Amino acid sequence: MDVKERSSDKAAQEMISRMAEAGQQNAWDRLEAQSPQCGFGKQGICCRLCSMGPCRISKKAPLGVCGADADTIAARNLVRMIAAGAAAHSDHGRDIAHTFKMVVESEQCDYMIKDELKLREVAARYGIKVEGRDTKEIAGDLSDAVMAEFGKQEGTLVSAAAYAPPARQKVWQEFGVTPRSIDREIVEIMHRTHIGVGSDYKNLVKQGIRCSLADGWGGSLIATELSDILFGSPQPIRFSANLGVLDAKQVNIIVHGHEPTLSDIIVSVSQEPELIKMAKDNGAEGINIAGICCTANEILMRHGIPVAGNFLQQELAMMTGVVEVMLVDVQCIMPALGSLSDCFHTRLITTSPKCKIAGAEHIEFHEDRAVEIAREIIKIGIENFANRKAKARIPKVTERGIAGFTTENIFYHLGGRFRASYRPLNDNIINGRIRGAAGVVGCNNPKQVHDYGHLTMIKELIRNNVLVVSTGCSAIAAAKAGLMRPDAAEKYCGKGLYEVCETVGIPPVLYVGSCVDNSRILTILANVVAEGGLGDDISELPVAGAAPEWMSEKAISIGMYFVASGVYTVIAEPLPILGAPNLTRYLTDEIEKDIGGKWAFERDPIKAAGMMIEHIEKKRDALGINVEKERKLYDMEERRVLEV
Ligand code: SF4
Ligand code: MSK
Repeated sequence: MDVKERSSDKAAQEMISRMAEAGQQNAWDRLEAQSPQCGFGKQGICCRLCSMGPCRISKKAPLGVCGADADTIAARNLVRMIAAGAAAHSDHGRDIAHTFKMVVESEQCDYMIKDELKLREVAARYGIKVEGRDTKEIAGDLSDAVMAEFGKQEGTLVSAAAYAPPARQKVWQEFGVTPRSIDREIVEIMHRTHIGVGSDYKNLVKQGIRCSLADGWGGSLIATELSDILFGSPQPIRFSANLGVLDAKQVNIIVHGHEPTLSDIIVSVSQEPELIKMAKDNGAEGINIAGICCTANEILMRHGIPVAGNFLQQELAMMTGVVEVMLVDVQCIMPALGSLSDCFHTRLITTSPKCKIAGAEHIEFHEDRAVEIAREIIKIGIENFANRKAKARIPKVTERGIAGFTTENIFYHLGGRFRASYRPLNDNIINGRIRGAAGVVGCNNPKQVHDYGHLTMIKELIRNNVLVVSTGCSAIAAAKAGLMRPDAAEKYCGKGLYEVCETVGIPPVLYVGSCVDNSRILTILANVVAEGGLGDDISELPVAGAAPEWMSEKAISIGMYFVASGVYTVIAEPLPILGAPNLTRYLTDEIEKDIGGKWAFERDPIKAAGMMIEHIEKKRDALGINVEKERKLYDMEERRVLEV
């Protein structure tokens, strides 16, 4: 086994070798054991939706027992994946909405409204009167309005109408995909894909689009906006990344998953003098909180808490032998952690009734007792410090960077004190210093060399003067590689992007948060459109999206809402549809006429970046901003009439 074929991250390589020496299995080993993987599954042409099946489509048997063909089966499978992804994001949004409601309704609780300005901004977008009203009143109305977005039976999603550019809303309306309510679109997918309901692949995709829009412009957006209100809107903040942030001398508590409700409280409670004293009394120098996956992103964006790694590093982190508690909430948590924790002193603790794992202990988290539960968990970690079995093996690898960019503060950072708007960004795109922007997001997947796809693509984009915004595990990959340091601009950027980064002091890759915070990318695009000069709709902008190492159903929902918002979106591992020729042609080509964006599949990150750049240049041509300004030589007469 060559570790370099598994990961491009030095810390990960070191721990993968150690796992092999110790005879421990990890995701890469399990992928090998699973290979070759089922060709029918890969192509999306197996169906087990009813007990007349399972059916698999082949030349010999081109129809399932009910008569469904490859396009129907693959479309049904795909939109069910979108439903699952949208459900995960939106249920996260719902949980935050419940916490927000609790804050509004209770006199005393462990959470509070930390960003009143944002509360007022979001409430105003929802059409709630803000002038002359106090915070609680406004928050009460916003809480009701947001709650209604999940399950209302009539009308359409208010947030989509409140945030998306009018031209985009018109496209959705004309195509018939305006999202109505979040839960409704998810439920309707499950209905439409039941045996004997829809079989027209285009009509199935249409509902997939509507559901994904309810995620991006609904559930995810609500999660982001309410998290900012409750936990504070991020501001640029320094942080450290990679497994080297773990500290053998301290009590290490890793928070992993997606939701900020518990982790945010863990961060503040871990600073309590009484707990720090307890840690010292137990032989540790202090309490070290670090994150993995998007729970990391949430507390990193707001508090600068170090990030230990991304998706494929969760097992590697436990392997260091210094993790007292691995505290998980929901999503992207490998069941493998359960058995791996048996080999170490690590206490794997699940906290959500939605996510229990064999081999883990469960301490249920209740928002109304947040501080009390956080204290209990930290004490478990402190007491566990003395129980370390294995020798500490922490790779000495860390990198520093700046996170905390948001739709709101990009105004300020790109515009400076006197020009706080998106104007300078638009102007720099129009004058060509910045060719365009790309959202590079998503997971890790052991089918690709860990982090290689993200880093190679991002470097190629910024070399070609494309500004990158990033979320999720992609953002963590970029951070670990030093691409979120402002001085990365000098090393990796083309001249134009370098000049802009250097002038305003930003890194060429902007860290905008967790998976649900992909909604920030949507609202950034909406702001760029509103600023003017680059067309009326997102589909006219010189932008592209990518998920070079995607693996989760959430990534499909994200990809679909980007496509349906008018963005060309390139992913590495193809969608599981290649066995369905008409559906494949539709999603990678014809859909653009209907909705403005389309999908592309390319495993080679350099080629994929090239495709994105080509698309960006095409959009620039269409906007007429690629015209080289002709140099005019003036004679004396002409000079005299020049107004300068
Ligand atoms: Fe087979 Fe049709 Fe049943 Fe799917 S729904 S398992 S294709 S009979
Ligand atoms: S954590 S969904 S592996 S980005 Fe959001 Fe990372 Fe993908 Fe999970």
